[in-house]
Amino acid sequence: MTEAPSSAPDNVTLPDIDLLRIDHVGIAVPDLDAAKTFYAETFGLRVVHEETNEEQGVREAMLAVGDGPRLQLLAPARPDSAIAKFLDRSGPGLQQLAYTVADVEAASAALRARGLRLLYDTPRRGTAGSRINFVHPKDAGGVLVELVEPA
Ligand code: V0V
Repeated sequence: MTEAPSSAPDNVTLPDIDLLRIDHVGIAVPDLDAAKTFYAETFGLRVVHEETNEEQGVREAMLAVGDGPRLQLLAPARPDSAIAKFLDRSGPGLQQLAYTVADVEAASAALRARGLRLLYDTPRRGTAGSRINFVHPKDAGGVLVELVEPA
């Protein structure tokens, strides 16, 4: 594993990141309806929210797992989307790990201060009106990290 880059000088106190909990784990699937059926019949998980995010090019379903972090099924809404590209390259499977934060701009700034690349200059709209940003997987040990500030 490559080490996360750090452009911060040694003598500077870095701002806290304040991750509150794991919000959800995102799984790329080619067919949302087939995946919903699979997760319901195999694991007994029910859909608690569903929407299409045009900007992200995804159809998504959020599944409850007790009262813990949720499972987010992500299917491509168009062939040039991030999920379509991921499926082409890696096939179905874990695509992202999302943390809940109270302030996505502050958390993004704190990670930038540690030299990590955030994908967006300003937060974008995520599930259910949340505000989101992502850390590039190459700066986070091969994991696409999402920051979620709930609505
Ligand atoms: C790409 N790579 C990954 C990865 N996607 N590694 C781990 N996990 C992933 N999900 C690796 C890939 O294998 C290459 O490695 C390298 O990154 C390519 O980097 P790149 O050329 O800069 O980028 P792309 O074109 O592959 O795109 C990757 C990124 C893209 C992460 C930039 O997927 C993106 O913009 N994602 C953020 C948006 C998103 O994921 N939206 C869908 C979920 P090698 O081969 O070079 O070693 S929407 C959502 O979650 C919502 C709405 C919500 O939760 O509310």
